[in-house]
Amino acid sequence: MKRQIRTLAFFTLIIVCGFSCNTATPGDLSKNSIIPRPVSVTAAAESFRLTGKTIIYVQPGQEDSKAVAQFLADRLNPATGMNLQVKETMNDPGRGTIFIVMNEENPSLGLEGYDMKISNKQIRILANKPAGLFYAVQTLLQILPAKIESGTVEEGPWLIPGGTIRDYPDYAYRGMMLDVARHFFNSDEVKTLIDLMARYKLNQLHLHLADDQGWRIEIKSWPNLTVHGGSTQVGGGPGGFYTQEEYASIVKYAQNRFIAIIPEIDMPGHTNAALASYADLNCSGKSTPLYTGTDVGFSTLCTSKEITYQFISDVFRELAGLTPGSYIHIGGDESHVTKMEDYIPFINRVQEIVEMQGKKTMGWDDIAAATLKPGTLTQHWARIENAKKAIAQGARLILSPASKAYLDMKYNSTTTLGLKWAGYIEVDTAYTWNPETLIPGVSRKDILGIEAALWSETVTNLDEIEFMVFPRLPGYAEIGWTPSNLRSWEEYKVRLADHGKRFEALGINFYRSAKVKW
Ligand code: TNX
Repeated sequence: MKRQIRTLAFFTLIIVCGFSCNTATPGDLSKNSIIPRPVSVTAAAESFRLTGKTIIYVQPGQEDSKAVAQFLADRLNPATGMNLQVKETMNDPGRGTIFIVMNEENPSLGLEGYDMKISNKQIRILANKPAGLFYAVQTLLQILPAKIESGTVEEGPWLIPGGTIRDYPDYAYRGMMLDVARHFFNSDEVKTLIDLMARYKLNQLHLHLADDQGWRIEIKSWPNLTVHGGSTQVGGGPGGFYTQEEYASIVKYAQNRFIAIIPEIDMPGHTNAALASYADLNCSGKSTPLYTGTDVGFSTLCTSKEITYQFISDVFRELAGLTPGSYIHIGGDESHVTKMEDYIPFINRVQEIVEMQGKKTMGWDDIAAATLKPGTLTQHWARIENAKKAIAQGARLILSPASKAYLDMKYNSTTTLGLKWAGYIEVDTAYTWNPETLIPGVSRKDILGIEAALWSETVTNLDEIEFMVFPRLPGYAEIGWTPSNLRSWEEYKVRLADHGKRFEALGINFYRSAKVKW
């Protein structure tokens, strides 16, 4: 009897597995833990086995495809111990290959979408643009076991469940902000963050480069901004700044991961670092002392002096030269000591200066008090009236509601890092909001996307950045990418739990929220 059962089990296994079964079960693609959740997934009862003989193919002459293919190989090689090769071919290379195809023939996939078909013979990736190929690669990495993220060789087999995925983002702008002014983070730390963002298909990194406590980007025509203005930070530590070369290397690193860097120079308030560095920028003609506290709203550029606008032109000219993307962020928030009759013409003029550099303006929602130029983007953080004023002028919004999307808010009352002025933001609170219904009167067409913001008054190093960012960031990424009808906390939290293993493999210092069964 026992023997009969065993024989039966053996034959059942053969029938169920067909020819694709290996020593490990291949899994079911429809039960994946991909974040952000793709638009559509269908599973097939087969799987692709990645081996040392697998070859990644792109079509001839497509340098962008080749770069994405090489990115994939570089990600697969360390944990698999393989040395995967990228080659070119015109025609379908057939069995045992990953075939990356880029053509413009898939209108529904847009600029960032992709299509992926996984069979036991081949993985075929299709997109209109390199960004779509790159996002397909991120998805592919997520359907491999978490140990693929290990930096040292792990045991296979490396099975990829079969089926198809068709995927594209809901919003064009999916961002994160990092405040490098209150505390400085060096270019390696920023690059680490960029790598993590790319895994979740985020495409904008907004760097808050100047505030009362520090000026962090070298401006060759105004060198004291960094020499003096960059020399400290909150708490009185040594601060720091990016040379233009370092900054350019961040921009390039991000670009290779399809992330645009948006530089912000906050003004007319939040400018003490500049006011301390150049006496001329003050109405009094005297420079201020450096500031290492955390108050806001006490500083202002002198809006009535012509040299202020010369200064802004010089800064934006140098910054525009370092910015391949479309936007320069002018801040504009909490200018409590600038009179409204000075603030409005100031913001109007600064938008013109940005335009003269061939860029578009982005600003915090406070700038809606001014006359917004066509194409100016406003970032909603606090006041609903400002969001409404902005859209009444035809401007589009980026949503960063402080009570939902501020990564510097504590998770709960026991979180030691962070602030709580906008409330506690647990992992479910961060996830369960819908851009389209957040602000009454603001609808889909008014919204370009969302951005989660990490202010750094209390955050001092990469470990602390990781703790505040993870695990909330994947949730924001999903809000930006996945249509709202496919999002639910109950279902999402199971996928997120699975990502805990990836965070561990990557050595990320993440908050183990009790709301998730890690
Ligand atoms: C408000 S949000 C600010 C920042 C602070 C942040 C702290 C915004 C436009 N201004 O200056 O760092 O709160 O959460």
